[in-house]
Amino acid sequence: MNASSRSITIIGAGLAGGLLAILLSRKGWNVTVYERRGDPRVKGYESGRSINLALAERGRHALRQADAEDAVMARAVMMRGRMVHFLEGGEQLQRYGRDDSEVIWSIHRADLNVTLLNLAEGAGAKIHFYRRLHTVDFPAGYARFIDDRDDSPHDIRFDTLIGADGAGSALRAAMSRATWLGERGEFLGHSYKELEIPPAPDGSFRIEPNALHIWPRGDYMCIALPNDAGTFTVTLFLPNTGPTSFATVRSGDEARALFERDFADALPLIPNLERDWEHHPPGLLGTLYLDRWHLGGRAVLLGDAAHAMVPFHGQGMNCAFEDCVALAAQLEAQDDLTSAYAAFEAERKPNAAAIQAMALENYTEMRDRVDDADFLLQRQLEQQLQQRHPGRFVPHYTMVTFMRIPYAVALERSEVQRKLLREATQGHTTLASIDWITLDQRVHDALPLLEDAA
Ligand code: FAD
Ligand code: E0Q
Repeated sequence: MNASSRSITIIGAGLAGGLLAILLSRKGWNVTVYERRGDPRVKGYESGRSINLALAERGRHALRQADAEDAVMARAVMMRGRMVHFLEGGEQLQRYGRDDSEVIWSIHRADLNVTLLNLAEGAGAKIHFYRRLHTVDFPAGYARFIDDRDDSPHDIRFDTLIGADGAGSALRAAMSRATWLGERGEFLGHSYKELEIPPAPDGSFRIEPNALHIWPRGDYMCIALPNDAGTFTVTLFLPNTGPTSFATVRSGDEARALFERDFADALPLIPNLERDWEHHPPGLLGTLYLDRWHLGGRAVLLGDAAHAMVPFHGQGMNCAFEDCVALAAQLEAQDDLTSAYAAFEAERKPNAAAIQAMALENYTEMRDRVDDADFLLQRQLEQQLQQRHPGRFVPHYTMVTFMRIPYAVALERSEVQRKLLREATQGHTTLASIDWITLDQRVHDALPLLEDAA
């Protein structure tokens, strides 16, 4: 593509929009970004709440491509594993990997966003805030934005639009009016509420900082991720209807009663439970599937705008960042925008579908299985098989979190492995009675060597 005409307009200066603006600006594109909200560096972010996210290898690798990794990692908190809090009391750390080289990182969403915006502007991108995409005339190349402070309209001319405007994407809605995208949304039927654990009086963490805490309770669960300031962000996931649900737990008092019954060790850590409950609206969860992600060379979607997923694998941002690297590469490799967008969609759509499916599965696993005897036995066996068959039997979590093999490959191998684990542990309560000769043979037959996985 001719360098002088390389102009791109990005909708949304969130996580994907920020990273993509850096990558494309550095490659000589003329990048303009429009963001609905105000500049987080000026007015303070949202309600000032600290919301955090788990960053894994895929996301780190993408940040590395943008020279953003060091700045982000400087304030990241290491999470070695899941700290499972049992209903009867007591807790257990389930390591995510083999050692501290296989861990994930809790990072602050607003800090990450600010880091990306600074780097994007430093690389030459122009970012306009208080510009909410409203309508698009694709054939003419005009887009209208609204400034929500005074409802004023602002029109621009564009060559091509990239939708990084999240799960409720306005660009997706505009594209749907112009063409058939095959859009299908599936609500999970569960929502979430965010609460906070403040630091101890001396500023230290009140519970183990280097873990993702999880309170599995069958049909629902609570999690907590550390922030570098000594706080934890707690997220309660609950069904929308049913005996214990957002339909029955409505007030702050009812929330306290739920915590007294089901999350007794967490309750004393959350002093502002009622206030948080009544001030933070519940967040909706769901999966969004599209048959098409682009409109010729005029527009393309990525990140949550293209494939919003439930958060239970902690991969939505990681996947969105992988999208950014893939799209930037296709824009370099292909001769025109239409081919670049088509190649990007072909490369990423099967992988997005795979992580969407794995994220849904992980909800059942997290809320209902991590405190089960047969789950723990299968985990032990998984670790044994990883040692016996390096590069061949690679645990599901490792393929998703610590490697960059395509999500679709991780899903396919995970399904084979899960069947092996289930069948080999059936009727056993320890690994002592496992028939290793037969099992080793089955592993060899079913799983080809995976490059770079030893
Ligand atoms: P967003 O980050 O949503 O950014 C979209 C941007 O577009 C925003 O700045 C928005 O203001 C702007 N915008 C919206 N509409 C318009 C418009 N009309 N015009 C202009 N701008 C607009 N992922 C992980 O990897 N790890 C985790 O641990 C994790 N935990 C999660 C926990 C929860 C409870 C949830 C809900 C999600 C979690 N995710 C996690 C997923 C992650 O938040 C998303 O996948 C990620 O934010 C997607 O990035 P994005 O840039 O596509 O969208
Ligand atoms: C991670 C890290 C919101 C959220 C984010 C996450 C994870 C979970 C459970 C949740 C998955 C896991 N997980 O522990 O298997 O690894 O990001 Cl609920």
